[in-house]
Amino acid sequence: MERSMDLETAKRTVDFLYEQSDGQCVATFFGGEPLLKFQLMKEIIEYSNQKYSRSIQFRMSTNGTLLDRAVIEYLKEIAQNENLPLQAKLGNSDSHSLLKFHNKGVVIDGKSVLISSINWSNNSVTENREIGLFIVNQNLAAFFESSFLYDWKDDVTSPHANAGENVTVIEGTEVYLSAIGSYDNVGIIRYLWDIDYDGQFELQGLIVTWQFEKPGNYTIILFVEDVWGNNDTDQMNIVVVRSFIVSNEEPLSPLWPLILIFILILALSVAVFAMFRRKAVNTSECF
Ligand SMILES: [Ca+2]
Ligand SMILES: [Ca+2]
Repeated sequence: MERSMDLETAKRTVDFLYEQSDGQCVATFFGGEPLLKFQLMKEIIEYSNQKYSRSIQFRMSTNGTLLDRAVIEYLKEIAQNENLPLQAKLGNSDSHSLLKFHNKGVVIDGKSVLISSINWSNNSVTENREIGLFIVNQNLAAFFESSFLYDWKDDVTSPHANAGENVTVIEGTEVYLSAIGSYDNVGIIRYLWDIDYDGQFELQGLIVTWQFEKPGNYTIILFVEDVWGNNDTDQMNIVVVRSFIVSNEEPLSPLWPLILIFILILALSVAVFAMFRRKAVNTSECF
């Protein structure tokens, strides 16, 4: 037979608690598992906040088994309504290839860290002899902070960058650079291109264009990133060769008039030589 406190009994308990206090008190929900009665908890908290103007603080110790989206949304709603710097989310154990998260540490301001086996209840330390180690060390705290931030991500799979095949082009030609071969398990949100291999990105976009004015070998770097900051890079090479085609619109070389004069003089000389030679042959035939 299930035995459960009803709402009216819970309200009378809160009233009694407040009457016994000096106007400020703390109520803790703990196990069994409080989230088995999540709706009742919410109604008690709402009743208390309205009647006693938030003079009663509430805490909860949970094993996390029943932490579901409804609980998370409730915590986020409190954070939003109370303007609290609080974030709550369900860890994505699938993307991390984990069965469950079982974190029991605390990182404070990126400078210190509590590493412990302590379940968050009053009994843990006083009765169960659970212990923890509190370390003040920025490097160690940074390690645990990065581990936490990794777990905080919904997606830890990096995208795959593909900058395309190497190409050879003529100087001055507009080149299309395409990252269309890149992909990610969720989606890429940023495509950046470093055209001159200096670590700075000149272009942004899935498909971009660039005009190489000087012959040479160019290494192009493509950087892609998904919404969780996972990223990848790829590179391709572009060989730019000199153009030997003279456009009609380009002015002729200043040497061209001299070359034409030279050709005319040469042709004239050949003609004069041929004429004198024919005259000499005709004269010899008369004798
Ligand atoms: Ca991803
Ligand atoms: Ca650059």
